[in-house]
Amino acid sequence: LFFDRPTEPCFMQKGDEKAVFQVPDHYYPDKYRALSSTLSNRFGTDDAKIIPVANIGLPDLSLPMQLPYNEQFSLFIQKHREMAGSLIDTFVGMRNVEDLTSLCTYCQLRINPYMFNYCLSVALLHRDDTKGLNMPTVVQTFPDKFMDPKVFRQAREVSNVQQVGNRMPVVIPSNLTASDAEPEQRVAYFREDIGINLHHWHWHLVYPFEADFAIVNKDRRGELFYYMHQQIIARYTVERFCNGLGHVRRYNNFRAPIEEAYFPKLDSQVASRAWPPRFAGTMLRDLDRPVDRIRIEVSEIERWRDRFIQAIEDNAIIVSGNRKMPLTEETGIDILGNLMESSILSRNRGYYGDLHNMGHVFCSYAHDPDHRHLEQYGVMGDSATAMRDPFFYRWHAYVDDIFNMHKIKLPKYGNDRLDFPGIRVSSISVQGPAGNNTFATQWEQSMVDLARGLDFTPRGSVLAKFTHLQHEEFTYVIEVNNTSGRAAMGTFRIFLAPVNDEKGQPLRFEDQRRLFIELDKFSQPLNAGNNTIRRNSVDSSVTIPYERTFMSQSSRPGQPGSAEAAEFDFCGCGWPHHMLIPKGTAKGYPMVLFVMVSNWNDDRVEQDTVGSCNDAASYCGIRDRKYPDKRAMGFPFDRPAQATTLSDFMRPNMAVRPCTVKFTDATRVRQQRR
Ligand code: CUO
Repeated sequence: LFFDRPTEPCFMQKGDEKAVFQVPDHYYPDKYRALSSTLSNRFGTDDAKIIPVANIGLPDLSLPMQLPYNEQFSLFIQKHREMAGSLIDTFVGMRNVEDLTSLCTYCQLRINPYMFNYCLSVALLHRDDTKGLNMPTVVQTFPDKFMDPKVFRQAREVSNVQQVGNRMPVVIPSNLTASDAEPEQRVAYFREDIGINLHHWHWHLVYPFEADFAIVNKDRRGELFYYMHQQIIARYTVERFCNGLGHVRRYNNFRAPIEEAYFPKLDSQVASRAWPPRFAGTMLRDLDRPVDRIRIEVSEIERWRDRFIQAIEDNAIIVSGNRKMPLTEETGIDILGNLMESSILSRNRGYYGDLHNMGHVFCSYAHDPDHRHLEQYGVMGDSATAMRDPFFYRWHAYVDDIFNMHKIKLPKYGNDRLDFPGIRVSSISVQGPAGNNTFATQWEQSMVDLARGLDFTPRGSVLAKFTHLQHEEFTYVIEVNNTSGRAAMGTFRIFLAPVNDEKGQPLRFEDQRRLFIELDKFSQPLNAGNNTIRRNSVDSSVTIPYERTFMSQSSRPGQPGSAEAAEFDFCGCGWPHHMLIPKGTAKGYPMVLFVMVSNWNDDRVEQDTVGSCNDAASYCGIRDRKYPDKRAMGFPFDRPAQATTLSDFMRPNMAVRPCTVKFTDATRVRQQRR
């Protein structure tokens, strides 16, 4: 209910069953108070069931109420974070679900809708009595963060003019932010993919950098911040190569103009404002925005950057009392990740600052650094929109370079870490409709339901069609010979990497190493003797199915709240399955598929993972559990190797297979599948 129609008074429709909350009169803001007894009629719910809400003693909400209702809300702004942190704590602290519900009915029309949605999401995710609750994904509640605003005018027209059931889907245009004259537009299908942006929003929801310590303090969160974003850069780089674009250019000189322009063409429906664009050649400028309590000079992030580099050179960071804390092989990357983001787990925010977050902030305010034009932040200022901007990748590629400076100082993996004695992988191959060792990609059209996000329009589903990349599903076939004479357990680590750069020149192994994209990781018993392992692409540990990304149960009218939908739970974090495989090229883009089988006894983490959102663990971890793999994230490619070529790197427990990714420029319509 609270995720439906964010700025309307609470109302609920479940199948044919309608309900409204009957709240104490003083819960309504003034503008509705006189109408409270007739509100249900105003919204066409005269046959609705009335659910009374208890009149509770309300907690102090003065801090979160300082953010105006009709404004943007960003976690990158410290002031907003503090407000959100306080509201999350209040929500988490409510005695029971009844009191929480009561409080939410009070908050819903008073607290900024973006902040309300975020805080309630975090609270529901972390309260023991609400875990497992089915919640719609943010694209349904706030579709304005993900698509062309023209869609909403059309959707209003459709919902007012056509009856539910006869409504024609509206079309979400793709390729709308630039023409072909802009080379960066060739990878807009990746940057502006709704599923990718949802994944990123979800990741940051599951791993907030500021909230109650117990919420933030998740196993290896700093390392996962590094790894998940490293994989985004690797994937994006491969997409660029497929489209004749070069490496992402690191943004390492904070005084250099940002050559890439970005015109987002998004409107905030809550704030009734267009998201500001960034013109080509924009410079980062010192910020002084009292309204956001931001005052910082560019020299500050330069200073923080220098301190990071010094820490990495010293293999130690400075902590309170001028003591040094070593950056060890085991925990150094986790410490650096939290220091870099920064999260409240940062060991020394005073000294190392808030480098990554402030990169987002500087970029997102470059158009109005002193607020003289009363403009809000650009897309880099919101985790739901940041990945649309080419600058996101330039910034994160640089952040990744800093992590890599630490990684290259670690001891290289020797045989003891790479080998699995007695296990030989004789081959890996891929079988699928496109033929052996060929991945096939094309466009696909899918639907998302906008109804929840359409305030003050007639009820009922309004579907929107959008186009995204898709691949043909396939099967890995891996032949393993276990010569140890007894049963063993292996961890299968499957990666895909480009072999050439954008000019067709072979990549050096050290460059290729950073472009291995994880496709899957799973454990598997190995009998003595020969084993043939067949693994389906849909079971990837990296991805979640389309239905989960878009939580599309409400796209199937009549079924919201079904058991199947409830199963989706709140496990929305996971790379969207339709983006598992890079686009490739019409001719067939050459890549190399890699598998390593490591000894599960060395990798395993003892824990029960049943029913815990455990199927997209590679980039998202497992809810309430430890990261389910003891090795460094990205193993065995997380650091430089002793070998200088991939073939020298190979061990008997590894195999590679040259593959091609063949793109067909055609669009099919999504068929319902598992
Ligand atoms: Cu995900 Cu910069 O951390 O956006």
